[in-house]
Amino acid sequence: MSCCNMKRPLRIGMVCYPTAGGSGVVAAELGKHLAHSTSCAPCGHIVHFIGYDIPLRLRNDDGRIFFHQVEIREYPLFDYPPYTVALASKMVEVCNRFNLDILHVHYAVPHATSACLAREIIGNEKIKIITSLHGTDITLVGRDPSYKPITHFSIMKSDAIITPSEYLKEQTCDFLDIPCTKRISVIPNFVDSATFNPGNKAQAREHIEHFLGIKLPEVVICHASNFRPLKRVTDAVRAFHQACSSDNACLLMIGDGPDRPAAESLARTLGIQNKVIFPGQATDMVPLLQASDIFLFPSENESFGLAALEAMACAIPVVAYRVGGVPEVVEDGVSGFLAPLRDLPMLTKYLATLTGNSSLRTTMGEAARLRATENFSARETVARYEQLYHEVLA
Ligand code: GMT
Repeated sequence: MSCCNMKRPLRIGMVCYPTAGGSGVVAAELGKHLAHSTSCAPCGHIVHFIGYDIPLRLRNDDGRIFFHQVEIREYPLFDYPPYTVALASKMVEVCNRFNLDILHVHYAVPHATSACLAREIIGNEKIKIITSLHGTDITLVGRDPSYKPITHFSIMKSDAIITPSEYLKEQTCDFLDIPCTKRISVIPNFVDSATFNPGNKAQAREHIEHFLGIKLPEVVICHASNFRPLKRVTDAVRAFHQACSSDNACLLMIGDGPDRPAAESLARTLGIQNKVIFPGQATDMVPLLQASDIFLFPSENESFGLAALEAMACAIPVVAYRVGGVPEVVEDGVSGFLAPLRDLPMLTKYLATLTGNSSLRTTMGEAARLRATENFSARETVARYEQLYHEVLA
């Protein structure tokens, strides 16, 4: 980029849930890339994260990101400490102290509401609010009658709205009665394909065998999620049981959450507890994905499916239900297979087909990697965020 095109570095406040969930991953990866952006070289944008904890994916950052912790005060009167207002207060403090241009909040509830409140307190309309919607903040929480009015209000007050898929854009307008005149930009999730790459499978397998203390069979099927009911983790165990009767495959169930005990108990009931491994939550998914051959993702709904995209970047084909924004990511029959929702026999059939055919896995894996690098590259997607920031500020 020539110096004439060079834009000034922006001062951005980034707000997200710090957990392993996809919205926190998107925010953290975006923050890191913005802090290293060459569009405003030499130093990148100035990014301040605000939240109750440092996001998981920022914990080994190279020190370019600032983090401001929201203090949540306990008080005998508070059965529920008011996080929304504590967050708004911290936003006010950080905006004023660092002269922020933008508050980019991820997940509408309550982050967008806190941002609106903070701007009202500061009394400066020049601070722009960008709200990234991620999924259940619309499809479950946002449409719930107890949150709908405030979610609608916060979306309408935001200067820009982003969804990761056309699917979520439609759901937002439908569920929250957002007028079609309100601009909603679809900016897909992205993956850093230099980090998420196919790697050396033999080495990755050795590494995982060392950590798990087991010998991996020929085919490693991988699932990763937060084990919430909508992830349908027991479908993963059932499909594996029916598709992989011989000993040539295992299922890695990575992550943790409310449905983990049910999935573990089902594996025991089906007598496959030795082939279904629950390593817990992983801070680094890359070696686990590099050691895997198929990504099994039977969610009831996904606005996008970032976990599937990260697997695809590691050249792993995906077997999933055709729900939400998943078909915008995985091309059915090319980079994976999509079964109708809750059609367990079809999900099983696709899993068996891939498990039994290593050349098909390779072909589909290569197609998956190509799709991830060509359509969801970090570089191009982050540039779209920067462009939107500049448009909103102009
Ligand atoms: O909305 C959620 O359920 C939580 C959110 C998260 O924080 O994990 O996940 C959503 O955002 C991700 C990043 O944009 C998407 O990849 C996930 O598909 C989406 N989850 C759902 O829609 C269920």
